[in-house]
Amino acid sequence: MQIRVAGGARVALESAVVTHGLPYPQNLESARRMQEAVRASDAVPCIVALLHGVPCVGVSDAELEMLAQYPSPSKVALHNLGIARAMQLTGGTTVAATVYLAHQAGIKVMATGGIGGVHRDGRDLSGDLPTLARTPVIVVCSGAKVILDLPATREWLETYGIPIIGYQTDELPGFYTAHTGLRVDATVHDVDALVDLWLAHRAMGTAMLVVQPPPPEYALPRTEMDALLEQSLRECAETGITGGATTPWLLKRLAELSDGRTLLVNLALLEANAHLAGRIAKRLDSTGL
Ligand code: PSU
Ligand code: MN
Repeated sequence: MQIRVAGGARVALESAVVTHGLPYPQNLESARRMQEAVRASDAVPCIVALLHGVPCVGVSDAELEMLAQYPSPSKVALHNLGIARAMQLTGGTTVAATVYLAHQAGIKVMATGGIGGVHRDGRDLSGDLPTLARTPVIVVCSGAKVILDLPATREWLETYGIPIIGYQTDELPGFYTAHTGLRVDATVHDVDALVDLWLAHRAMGTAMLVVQPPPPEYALPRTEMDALLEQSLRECAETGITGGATTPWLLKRLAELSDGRTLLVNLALLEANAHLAGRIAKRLDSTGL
């Protein structure tokens, strides 16, 4: 592992969203905006990625550009991190692999858009969840990927001891939309209160999820998002798309059906989450914690 940024108020950023979650060039723009947002909070961004078999905590802008356009990049989670290292592959790290590497590098805060979770068919569970259940880090996000079973994901987090803290919200956000009707475990209104909760929780050894809704000027109304989602899920089933192709297909279709607005929300919430993560990291660092 190469730790390119040794100390300070560091925030880990995942890179599977760059290689697999967003199209080029929005993926590159998004990663740059997230780094800027962390810096604007007076903290240090560390994009985590696998470059030619080397896990890197912090990548240069040239490396980021390469990653954003890499042909057939790997999606690196925990089950294939060792394999991808041995095979000297290049790819983006999921929340699971990012949190694992960040924790080894001593980083306590990471930011992303949405975590993986329980799939709608109930037969697949993201490796993000068990990793969060054994890694004491703060993960700032806007809920889980939109195509998942959100109530089941919420239950899983509760079962495995991962608290969901709403930052200025009492609802678990639904990624593109602010409202889901699902409760959070606690609501806080400022970063100091978040840090207090973290200090009380961290000995548990599990992650703490901090959620905030997408920025209101970009968020979709819940009814509209539900309708978009229903249509794209139906079309997906009709087209016969299955397995790993499902998520990219659905995200692309949602963007088409919304005239690109889902993409704009996605970029905006990633940036906002990076900014909040930066503030948390800065606060932790300046209190010497
Ligand atoms: N949420 C998104 N887009 C993404 C991801 C999450 O809106 O690209 C990525 C994250 O890297 C997350 C991963 O960790 O998908 C989860 O993938 P899986 O369900 O295969 O574990
Ligand atoms: Mn999976």
